Amino acid sequence: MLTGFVPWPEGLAARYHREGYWRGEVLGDLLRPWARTHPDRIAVIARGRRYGYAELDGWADRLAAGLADLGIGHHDRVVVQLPNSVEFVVTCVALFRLGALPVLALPAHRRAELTYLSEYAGAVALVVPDVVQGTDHRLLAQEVRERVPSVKHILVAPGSARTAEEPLPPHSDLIALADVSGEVRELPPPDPADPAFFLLSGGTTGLPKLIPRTHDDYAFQLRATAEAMGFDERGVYLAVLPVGHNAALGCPGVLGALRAGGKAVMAASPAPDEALPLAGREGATLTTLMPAFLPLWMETAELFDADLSGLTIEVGGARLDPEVARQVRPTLGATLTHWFGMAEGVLCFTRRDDPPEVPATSQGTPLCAADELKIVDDSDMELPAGQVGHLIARGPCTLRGYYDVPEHNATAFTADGFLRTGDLARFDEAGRLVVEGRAKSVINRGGEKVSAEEVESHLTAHPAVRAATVVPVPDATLGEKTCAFVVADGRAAPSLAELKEFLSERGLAEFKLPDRLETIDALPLTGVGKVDRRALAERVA
Ligand code: OOB
Repeated sequence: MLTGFVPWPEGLAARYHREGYWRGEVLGDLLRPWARTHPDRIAVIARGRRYGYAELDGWADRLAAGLADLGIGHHDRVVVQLPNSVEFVVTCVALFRLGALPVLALPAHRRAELTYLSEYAGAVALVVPDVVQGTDHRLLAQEVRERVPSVKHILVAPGSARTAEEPLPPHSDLIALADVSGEVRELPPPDPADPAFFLLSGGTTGLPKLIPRTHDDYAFQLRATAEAMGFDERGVYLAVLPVGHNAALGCPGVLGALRAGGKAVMAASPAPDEALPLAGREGATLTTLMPAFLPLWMETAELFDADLSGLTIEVGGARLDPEVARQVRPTLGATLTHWFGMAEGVLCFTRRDDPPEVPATSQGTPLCAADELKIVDDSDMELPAGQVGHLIARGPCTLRGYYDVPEHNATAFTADGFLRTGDLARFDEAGRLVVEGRAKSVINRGGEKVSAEEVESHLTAHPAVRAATVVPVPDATLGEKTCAFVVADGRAAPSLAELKEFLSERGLAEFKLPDRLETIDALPLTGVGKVDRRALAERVA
């Protein structure tokens, strides 16, 4: 078993097997059964090209062999930062087959995040696109490799702007992913109880952590979410959110669509002019969206004349406005389901046949009967039904420990292994989850999670900043934006523009740059001497 991975205790693991949640399935087998029985059936549609099951299955085998020839193997970590593309799918499946572990980065990540992830994971390789929307990921990857000695290989896939002007830089030791191909051979299958890949946590405190997802637990998630959404081989999943995020990857998402023998359609973004025509053209039956995009889809749907009556939209990741939720069916004709999810695994959602008021007012019920969700007070005592408190969770696809951080894990979980979600919630009379707020220092910027402490540590690196605290400010479109409170160090405080540039130069992703700046003489403290984040948030709200 991978060192640094925290397995489920034996008793619970045995129960999850006995009750049929875990079935010993490995993710490298994703394409296999359909490649055998329906070789020509379309599996992935990306950039106007259609790829069949057998084609992708063979490609993944050759890629796995080629990666093995490069020395990449069992338990090796590989940072994968690819846009929604066929290469994402094939790379992941090839790594699964090798028992190597994709570490899924988001497209928005820049040098700071990629370096952090590579270092934390001890990554041996990066797989990146060439150029996406003007960002040259090959250069970013090279900067990361200079800083992280474990990184040996940089593999480059086509980005969004694959043109004749984007060849690999000459004499570079970058490797074109398309050239990685080896003689297909039998590979020893990984242990289904072992991690298959890592997702990045949205964070509760401090820097975001790596979340190991095992073959057993993720295969269960793919199967159970597909079943709950009625997604089978006739299903067409439209990926509009980044596929490196749990919501679009595996609820059932792209991987669940392929497991079920359906189609995965890759969109570059949730922008209506991209997503809506594609949804109509390909007959999408399921997609996943962050709430911030719903109003935009509703305002523009008519323009694109797409028939979305067969589409189910899973909305989650941030607070969903009940009024917006109620308008989904009347304006889009689509079915809404409301999801509370975490990369850590816990999932609650409303079902497709729930009356429309249910997704407007709750996040539904857990994925399965073995999920244990509780609302507790500050001392972990369970609260009576209806009361708002801390949501904690345990279950067959909820992790038992972040990767290789025992000290953090000691406080991130209760003594009996429940994950502290950092969310404040209650259960309504029907037993459905209602998320009411957050106790963690994370700003939810339209579904993109910004760890306050991460940004603060970069801000205080500025010579003119003595102390900094980042808090959410309400925003009509994104739900929340970020506001940095800064205590200047003697001289004049830097401006917002200066600070943003400073953070960009430090390689921080753009969505983490503060939207607003407040200069303050001293940060307010709570009774125990911690910075009073709530007081600051109330000040700007
Ligand atoms: C999804 O996963 P993450 O890991 O990016 O973020 C998890 C956090 C939760 O702890 C909660 O604070 C927030 O996002 N959240 C919601 C929510 N769903 C998630 N807050 C309010 N209302 C909701 N419906 O965001 C994610 C993963 C899988 C499926 C869907 C979302």
